[in-house]
Amino acid sequence: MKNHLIDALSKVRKGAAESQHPIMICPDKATLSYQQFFDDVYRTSQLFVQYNLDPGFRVAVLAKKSISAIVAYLGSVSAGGVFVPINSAYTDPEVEYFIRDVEPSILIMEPERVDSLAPLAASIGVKHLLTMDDGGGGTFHDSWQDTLPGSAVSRKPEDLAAILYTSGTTGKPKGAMLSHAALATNSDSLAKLWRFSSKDCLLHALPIHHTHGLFVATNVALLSGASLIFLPKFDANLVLHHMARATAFMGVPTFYKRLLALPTLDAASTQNMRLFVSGSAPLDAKTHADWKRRTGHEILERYGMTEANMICSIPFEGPRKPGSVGKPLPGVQMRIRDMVSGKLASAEQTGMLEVHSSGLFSGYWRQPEKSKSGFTDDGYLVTGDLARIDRDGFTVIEGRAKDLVISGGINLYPKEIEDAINQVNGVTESAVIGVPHPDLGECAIAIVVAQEDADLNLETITKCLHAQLARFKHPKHFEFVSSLPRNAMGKVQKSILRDNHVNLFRD
Ligand code: MLC
Ligand code: AMP
Repeated sequence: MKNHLIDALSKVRKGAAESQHPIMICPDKATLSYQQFFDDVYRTSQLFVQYNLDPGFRVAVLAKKSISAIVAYLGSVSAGGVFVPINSAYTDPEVEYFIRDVEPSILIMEPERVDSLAPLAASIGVKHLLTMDDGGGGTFHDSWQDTLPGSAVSRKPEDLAAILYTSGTTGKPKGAMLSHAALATNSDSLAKLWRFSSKDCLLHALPIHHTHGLFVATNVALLSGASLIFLPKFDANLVLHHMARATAFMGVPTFYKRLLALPTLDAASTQNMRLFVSGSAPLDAKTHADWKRRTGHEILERYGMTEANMICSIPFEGPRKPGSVGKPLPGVQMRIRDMVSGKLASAEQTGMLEVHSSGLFSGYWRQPEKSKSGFTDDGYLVTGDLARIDRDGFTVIEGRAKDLVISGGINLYPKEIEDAINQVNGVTESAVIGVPHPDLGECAIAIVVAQEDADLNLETITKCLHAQLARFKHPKHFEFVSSLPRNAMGKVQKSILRDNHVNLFRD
């Protein structure tokens, strides 16, 4: 039986010689071989098959990073389901939105959240509520232990494998639907481009509820038969400690900045490494140069987005131009559109980046109108990123046309944060902007207009936001003003606010 994505990712299991190769090396835990890992995946798959759900059923996982979460991902896909990872940092109201929207048949969550979320699960008809604790244990893990490994359910390339939620600059978060083919072809391109093989050992410190950690890192390693050193989260000291055993590392620019702050990072501590990849946010030239000076390695930058998977990468061979995200991956067509004339831009001109590729998503879950509006008439995805192609054919991301802050590699949507702040008693209005930050690259700050008699300060606002917004979305600085600058049309001039606060976190 053919299951497009599982067939691509489990090639190694079929090769007897390699099947004893270590796949998941977790500090403090037993190492799993490919054979053992895929046995666990097929046990889970068989358990889900026994649940007798219609293919395309959703499995939502609200838990911390663990190997069990990866088993849940591949077990769901293997059983004909659709995997939906949810960041466990989200508050209950945020989680409620995702659960109502995606209507999972299986919900796997942290045990400590069962009391508050079980009634919601019951009300929307979740059929199987299982738990997964921080170490990956819980009723999910226990439930497949006695099941015999089954075979993967047949799924076609265009069938859905995952839904990843991404917020929009307006409105509520949208579930980006990703097919088996989109995920398999993109991982295959990256593995070839970055020369991955079963000799590699990827040091994995990214979260696994985003494209970067789940699809770019995990899928590429599995597809290549590489080992993974699977860390529960990014911790610079722990990463450096394990680097001697690894050959490859992927991270957001903040990871590289934090590693550079360690005095022991040098050529010797990275001598076994052959590849450092950065993405999800712009890598500044200084970090690129400092990394090369300290370690002798040049970071390879790539660019992508949840809706399109990876779009461009610096080629493995040849110059790693700082400030550029390289060339389109095989099967990706890119073009730049002039924002004023609406015509295709000429060489070196900056404009809106539009993309077409085999890695494109299949639309937003249950939002056909929003899916349509994100594309041009001839099927190119409008990325919202401003870019130019330089003389050598390398892509340079120049900025963003979307109102979005990328903080430590996580997208924050000012509109969502403003809506939450505006609900606080005593707030008239607010503007959330991104400003440069030495560690996070960029961070969100809030400029708040309070009612005259309101008793507002950082503490009172934070207290109110606590129940609504995940902590990482909270602005790192609040400023109280009497009014916001507006243009003749009455629109808040965020560019003025940004200019006024550009040095807020500069050393
Ligand atoms: C954590 N916090 C953040 C934050 N991460 N605040 C702003 N921005 C962030 N990115 C807050 C927490 O809420 C907490 O607040 C405090 O910082 C410390 O929390 P922590 O868990 O100890 O943080 P830390 O471990 O230091 O996390 C920082 C980080 C992490 C950079 C390691 O955010 C991270 O792993 N980022 C990677 C995100 C990623 O994988 N992006 C890929 C998206 S996919 P308080 O107030 O409670 O102390 C994509 C497509 C593509 O973009 O192209 O890849
Ligand atoms: P997400 O919606 O979380 O998938 O984030 C996608 C966005 O991250 C893109 O649209 C870009 O704005 C940004 N991004 C990803 N990689 C890079 C990069 N290498 N350089 C600059 N921006 C990037």
